[in-house]
Amino acid sequence: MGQGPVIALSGGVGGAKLALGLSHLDLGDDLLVVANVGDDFEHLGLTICPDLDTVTYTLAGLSDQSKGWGRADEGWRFMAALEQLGGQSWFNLGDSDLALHTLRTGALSEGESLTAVTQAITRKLGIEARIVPMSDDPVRTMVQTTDGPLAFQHYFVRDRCEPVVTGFDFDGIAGAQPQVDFMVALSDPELQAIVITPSNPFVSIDPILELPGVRSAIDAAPAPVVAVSPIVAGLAIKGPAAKMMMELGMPSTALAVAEHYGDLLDGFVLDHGDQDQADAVAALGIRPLVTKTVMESLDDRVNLAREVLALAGELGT
Ligand code: FO1
Repeated sequence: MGQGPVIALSGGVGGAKLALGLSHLDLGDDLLVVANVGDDFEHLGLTICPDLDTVTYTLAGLSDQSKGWGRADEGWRFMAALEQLGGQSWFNLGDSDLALHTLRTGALSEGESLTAVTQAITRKLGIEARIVPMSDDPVRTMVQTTDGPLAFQHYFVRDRCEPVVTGFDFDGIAGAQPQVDFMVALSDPELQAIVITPSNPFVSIDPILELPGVRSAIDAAPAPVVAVSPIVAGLAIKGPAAKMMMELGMPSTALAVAEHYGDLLDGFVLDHGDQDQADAVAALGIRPLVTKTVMESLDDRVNLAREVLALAGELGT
């Protein structure tokens, strides 16, 4: 295994699983997980940051593994009371999860940055890796659909990803600054790897890549870029990535994900089930690695993380 910092770009569930694997490789605070904030929204007066929180709960060992979001052993008395009072109940906030949203919203309203409040929370939870939002400025993903534009959580949770997608806008992105530790790490001469985790390319990773200056900083970074396919045998492990690809007129394949990232990539990790696409990935000038990408156990997460860094090591030499 190489030395030096590792940057992992992450959305929610799939990204958090690989980030957990990476956090078991003795990187300590040399692991920098950059979380998408395009899913964030203001709800019931609270600032909710689902991807940041999914990564935080996962690395703290607190996540609900069956749902993929929120905390394990959660209580739902707040939601029951909210419903009784006629409040909006389409987005589920667990009793313990609510503590994080309340703390964060209070800190933000006092002028603290999202980075600072996230750092305070992750330290308190004993997380060694650094988890940062992609930006301290608000960026909000709007899903363009045949029914009109929808704010991301309205599309995802309220409307259960049913509307047909035609494109995406990231409101606020042109004026958003990429998070400072992220940019510093990208120019670190010791940087070992930039890992694009198996999160949704369109709504989890693209908002990070489209921040002003990020693509050029990644291109100029001294480390290889390795992505793990979120699509296995034509299906997304979780979430609407495959459905979105079909609606956008793309094949829902691992190869199409590699093509989507294109020149940015040096390496691409596909599942055994997609072995037949490895040559086509290589023909794009991207080194393919075929392995088990479906992360069922902690061992799967750690093994995949190790293989991703080994591939980066080969590509970096
Ligand atoms: N996802 C759902 O499908 N339904 C919910 O009610 C829901 C609540 C929720 C609360 C806090 C949180 O951090 C995440 C939550 N998510 C919920 C997940 C969220 O919508 C994520 O944006 C997606 O998982 C995409 O990453």
